Amino acid sequence: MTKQAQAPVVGPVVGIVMGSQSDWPTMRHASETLDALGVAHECRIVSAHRTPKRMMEYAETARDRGLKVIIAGAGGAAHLPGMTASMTTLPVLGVPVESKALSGMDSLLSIVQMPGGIPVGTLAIGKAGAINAGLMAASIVGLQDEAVAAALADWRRRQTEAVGQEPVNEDS
Ligand code: RP5
Repeated sequence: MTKQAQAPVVGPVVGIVMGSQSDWPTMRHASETLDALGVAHECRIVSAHRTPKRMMEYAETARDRGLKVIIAGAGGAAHLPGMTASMTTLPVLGVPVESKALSGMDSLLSIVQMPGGIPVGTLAIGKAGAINAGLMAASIVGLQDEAVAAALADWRRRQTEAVGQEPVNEDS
């Protein structure tokens, strides 16, 4: 029997964590962006408040498991990104999820106002932030992975090409 060349098994290099199932409609955009760029990643529900031990274990083992970047999304009193960042020196990108009560301003301020010493790279509220977290994570991974850097450059090129010269009516 001839030996067939097998593609190397690549474990996740980006971890996407979120405080609740209710964050998934936002955070799935980070995952879909990484899918589009061919970046291996995992998605987990990890709550700073409801599952603090799971959060601790996730952050403390992340580097040894091969993760390069963590994207953490949470809403309201959004402690997950900051607490995760406090337990790892991997880059942590925070996505403020749009809350019902305060439209995500609470999430944004909870995530962005970190004390000096524990950084969280904070993105925009909601879907745009989740997409950009995916792109930024790919950009970080792309520093050492040429295939990911090329996929990101191609993604940008296609985005530019998709912008029309003149506006059109979309409702007719
Ligand atoms: C946060 O509380 C989660 O990140 C979520 O955005 C928010 C509300 O959670 P659920 O009550 O919908 O589970 O911890």
